[in-house]
Amino acid sequence: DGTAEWWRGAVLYQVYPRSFQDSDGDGVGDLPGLIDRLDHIADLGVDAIWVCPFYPSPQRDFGYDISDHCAVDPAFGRLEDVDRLIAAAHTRGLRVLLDLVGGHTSDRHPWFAASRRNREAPTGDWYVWADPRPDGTPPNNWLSVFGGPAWTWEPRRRQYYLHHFLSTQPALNLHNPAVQDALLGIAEFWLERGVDGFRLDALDFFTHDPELRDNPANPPPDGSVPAKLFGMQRHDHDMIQPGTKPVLRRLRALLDRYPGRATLGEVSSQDGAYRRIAGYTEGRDHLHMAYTLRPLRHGFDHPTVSALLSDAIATCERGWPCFSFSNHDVERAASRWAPGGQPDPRMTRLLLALLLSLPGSACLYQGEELGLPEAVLREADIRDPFGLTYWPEFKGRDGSRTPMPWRGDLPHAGFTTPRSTPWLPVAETHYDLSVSEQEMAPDSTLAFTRSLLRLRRDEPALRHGEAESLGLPAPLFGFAREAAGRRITLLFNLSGGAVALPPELSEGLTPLIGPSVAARSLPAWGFAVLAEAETAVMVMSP
Ligand code: TEU
Repeated sequence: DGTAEWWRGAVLYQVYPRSFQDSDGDGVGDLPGLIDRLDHIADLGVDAIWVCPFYPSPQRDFGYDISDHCAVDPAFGRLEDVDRLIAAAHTRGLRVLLDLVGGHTSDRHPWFAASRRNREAPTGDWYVWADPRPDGTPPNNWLSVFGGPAWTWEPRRRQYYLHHFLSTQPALNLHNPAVQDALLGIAEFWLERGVDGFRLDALDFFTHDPELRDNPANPPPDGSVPAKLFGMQRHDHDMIQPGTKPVLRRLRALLDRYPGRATLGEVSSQDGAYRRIAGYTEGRDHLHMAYTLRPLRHGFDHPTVSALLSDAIATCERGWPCFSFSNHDVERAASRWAPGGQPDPRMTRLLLALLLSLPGSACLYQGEELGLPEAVLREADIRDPFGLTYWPEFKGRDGSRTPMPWRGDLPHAGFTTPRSTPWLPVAETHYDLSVSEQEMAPDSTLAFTRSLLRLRRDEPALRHGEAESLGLPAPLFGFAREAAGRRITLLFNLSGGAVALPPELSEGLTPLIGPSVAARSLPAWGFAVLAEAETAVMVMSP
């Protein structure tokens, strides 16, 4: 809808363009290919797309290492293709958010090339440089998300520079107003081209403790205790470094000059409770929405999943969370949450129903509408050797980045031309789940996703309604959404076995999805979406 607050209750579809659709046969997805596939996205009934980076980059971190924030890498197309994408999306009622990678650049960026050569260069203080300790070691014990120290030595300056990620991703010094100006200039460049907002990459790493104090969470380098890989900063605050707040305020002031624009903050390193997000999404001087990695990390076997969800619901009393169960950095939820890693279509649908009925906004990752499981790749196919050392058992990122399967009957599932070699292979298990296969099946996950999004659009309570946790005993999880006097009750069985429904659930509820409470129980991974009898208007099968 055209309202300025379209993002409240919106569903954003995350496109990883490298793996969405290749139009020129080089095996890498591109912007013209994305434009050709916009109808698939619009037909889902989502409100916006968040497009991952397509800017010039050496591709060491697959586009999150940027050497020019205001251009398009030739592998993805040209600047005019962005204009075409924005126009084609708007024609279909889709808003467009771009990835704003504000915390670091590629080491090939001209700013860094000059900065590393000469302290007196105009960009000499645009990155985080620090002298070595007397013994020549790095200034403190911060570590990189990709493992190893967060500092790399630059002999020409005889100093270390900070990088929270790869050493080819030097951290920008956003304490420096000139760098803030440059970041705002990037945002303004894209706003002027008509984008509707930004997903702020790794927002919790935008700034750093200017005193470079050791992180108390990281033990002495004798390795006696495994260091917290990403706890490289002193998190004296709840979630975002204090130095980032002025940057957010300036960015918000810029966006407020473009009515209807929105920001989505990625706050991953904090396993923080959702309540903390509220502090950054309630005021006018911060983000519109934010998500954390928390639900992206766990599965139903996690003892606190119900607490996590109740916590998330509580957030909406003050702030505006955005939920995301899958993305390009973590194992696809259909596998991550599956018991023993064997995807169960019933559980996959429960996840979609949960994602699209929780309060706040939601991100749907490309392929999630198809119920895609994590791809299993041969060693030879691994392209992201760094993986992300989020947590010990993490298996790396390629498995969630394989190309979208469009056609089950074509080589590479129609992602690229038969004779080309896709940058990652299409997963064998994805051909039978391709869009073409599911278009032909009325009871497919694709059809179910579309019907869920239609229900969300037709039920204001599911989009904007107040949320209240029902405090049901695990493995049941239930909450209610209410708006304009209409109350929707949602019940989820977060387990692989049938579970009885508590008797206090009134009989006066009519199912919109799934069994009626008269069934007195929910099957394995079962769920029900119910309305008061007199107001129920639609019944759908799960
Ligand atoms: O990811 C952010 C990120 O990896 C960290 O916040 C990490 O999730 C956390 O420390 C562990 O819980 C973004 C992009 O999504 C990712 O693809 C990039 O590699 C990264 O930033 C660097 O730009």
